Amino acid sequence: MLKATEGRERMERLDRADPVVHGAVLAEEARQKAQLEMIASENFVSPAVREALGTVFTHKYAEGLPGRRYYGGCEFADQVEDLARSRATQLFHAAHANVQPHSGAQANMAAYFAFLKPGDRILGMNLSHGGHLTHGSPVNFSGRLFEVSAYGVRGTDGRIDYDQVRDTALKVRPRLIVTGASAYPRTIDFEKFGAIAREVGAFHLADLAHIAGLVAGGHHPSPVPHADVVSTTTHKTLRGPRGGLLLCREKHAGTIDRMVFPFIQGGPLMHVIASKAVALGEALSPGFRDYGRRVVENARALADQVMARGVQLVSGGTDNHLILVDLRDRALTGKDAEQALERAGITVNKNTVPGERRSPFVTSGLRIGTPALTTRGMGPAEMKTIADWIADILDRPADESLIGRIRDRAGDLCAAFPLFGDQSFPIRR
Ligand code: DSN
Repeated sequence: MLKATEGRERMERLDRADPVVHGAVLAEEARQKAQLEMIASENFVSPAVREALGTVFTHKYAEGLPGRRYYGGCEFADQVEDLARSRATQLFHAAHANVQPHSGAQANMAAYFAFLKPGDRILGMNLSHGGHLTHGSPVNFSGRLFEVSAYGVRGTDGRIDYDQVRDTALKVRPRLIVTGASAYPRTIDFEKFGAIAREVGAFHLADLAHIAGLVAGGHHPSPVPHADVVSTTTHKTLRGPRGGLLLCREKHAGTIDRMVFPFIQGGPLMHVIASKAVALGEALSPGFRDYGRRVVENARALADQVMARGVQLVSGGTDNHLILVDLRDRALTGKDAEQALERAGITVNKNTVPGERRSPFVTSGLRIGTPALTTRGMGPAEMKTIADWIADILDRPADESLIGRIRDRAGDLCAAFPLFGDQSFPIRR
């Protein structure tokens, strides 16, 4: 187990070479340790995953794939990339994996170009209904390069309306349907989406980024049997380093690989790939399945208690790792709520809600997730306490004395569940 001070000891050379960067790293480390991290897309990686990131693999150029590189000296790069690829296929029961995408956005770009040319039509989830920038937003390459139609959630219950998806797909005949979300608290029926895609002759790209760790642990149905290609980030519920990953059927393997390199990327980040291999190895352990179960259990506990306190949630609850608070019944914006919670030591992000009328910089919602606090070892009892603090602050966002009291108690809670303490990373192989 990494001692709390160990990170600092290892950075003595950084301190001598660049005290400003060293100071910023230490301040960030202190911030992460002392605040309740509830941004749904963030997590803490194990010391082993982080050590792999800081290795000599950062020096290595390895353009190409294992066994077929454009550079010499790739024996050990091949070893870690092969390990990452085989662990990814084993974890997700997929035929083929490419572990080189630098990010989820690049994984999606490679997937689009495997099946589409500019001007082709895609059907993706509306960003303000919980979709993602790369699913066709006009401010993203996906919205600029492709003709986009969008589906959303029902106004009545905040859930994806599969009949509307099918009707829209039959009407617009997209060449590709993209599924997955970044702010959708409910189970996604990838099988239904797969059937709609087949019916209209569209390719199906499933973006698993938020829920990859839940799928890996068996806590959310997998899209792998129902999609032509699956993309994900590796740093959210999957609890690996920041990066991307693609999975596909064998018949698409060559195309997907060529779209990642040489079409959209150059040299792979071998230190990140080494770290992805470690994280995927951790995700294959029985402890990780248990971690996913606790993430979901914690989100439910959080949802139940905030709702008991009169806080409105989009869809009235959660099936996964996040809740989406709807603030439209209050005289409070997402921006102001985020800031009040941050002053109390609770880090979340403002988020648009379905039917949003405010700008994305202001919003009428909050997205709150449990992956990071579950990694610290917190459980339903702590979620209930935190839910009460959140409800108190949403009721009285300008009460600085309340905020100060909660900040002190949040600090105590963090100290009781230290990052890299005994409760975190219970995974041993
Ligand atoms: N920005 C990520 C999120 O917070 O969900 C998605 O890319």
